[in-house]
Amino acid sequence: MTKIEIPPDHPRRVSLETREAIIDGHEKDIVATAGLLAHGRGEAFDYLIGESTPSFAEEAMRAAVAAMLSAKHPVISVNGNICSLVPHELVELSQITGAPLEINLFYYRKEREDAILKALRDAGADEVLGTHDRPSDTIPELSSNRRKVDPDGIGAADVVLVPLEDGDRTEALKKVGKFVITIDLNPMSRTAVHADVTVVDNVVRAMPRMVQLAREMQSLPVKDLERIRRDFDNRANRRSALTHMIAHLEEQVRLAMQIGESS
Ligand code: PTJ
Repeated sequence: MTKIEIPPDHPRRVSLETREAIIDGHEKDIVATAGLLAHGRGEAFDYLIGESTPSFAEEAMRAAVAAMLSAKHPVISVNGNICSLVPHELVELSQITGAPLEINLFYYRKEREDAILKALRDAGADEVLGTHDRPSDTIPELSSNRRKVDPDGIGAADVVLVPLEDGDRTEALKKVGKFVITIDLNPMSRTAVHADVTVVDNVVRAMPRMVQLAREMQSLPVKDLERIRRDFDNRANRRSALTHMIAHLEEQVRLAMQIGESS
């Protein structure tokens, strides 16, 4: 197993540890090889938001949690990346919101399904949907592996959390009438554009925060949760994400000019 010693005071410790979790997940068959590339793309966008959770992401998380808590049948879709990065938070969020976990893979291999199932069980999950021994339905709009859905999970869901999702699937879920929540560092991805709630943040920060929010908000009356969900404007929120990235880059330009002047 790849394991490097990361000094506690290393300035990029969190980022390197997250990378190690993805590499470890790949070695255990949890993460697809393409998942390594997807992670690298995420890292680049994380730089652009300043590697911390901005206020617009916090607002989107509140709307996401409100939608899950007020849903009739919420479901959390699990792929290799999210499972390797935040297995415990997946289980906790599932338990608090009553949203079952459904394994749904783009690069399906039976070994991967088994490895993800084991990781979720080790993290405390009881029931996991979407496994090969369960019945399956299809989303007609999709041709990829992800068109398979569990009839008791995404098939019956009104609200689906699809962290780190590919664009085709999000569009297809929208076409069949689902309310889609995503966590995606790229505010320009097709998933980010088409989702109803897009949390532009790193899943390693967003998922623990969403668990915390779910704990705090679970006792709110349904009408308050529905209002939070209704008042959220995803288009405006994505615009804030893009504006934030531009401002961050402008600040970097300013700093680079200062370094230029003093050298
Ligand atoms: O496990 P599988 O087989 O279902 O495959 C999963 C991947 C992620 C490989 C698959 O869904 C895929 O190819 O996804 P994409 O199209 O590369 O999209 C992934 C999106 O997630 C991109 O927009 C990335 O910027 C974003 N992303 C990557 N890492 C993170 C992230 N967003 C939030 N947090 C991250 N840590």
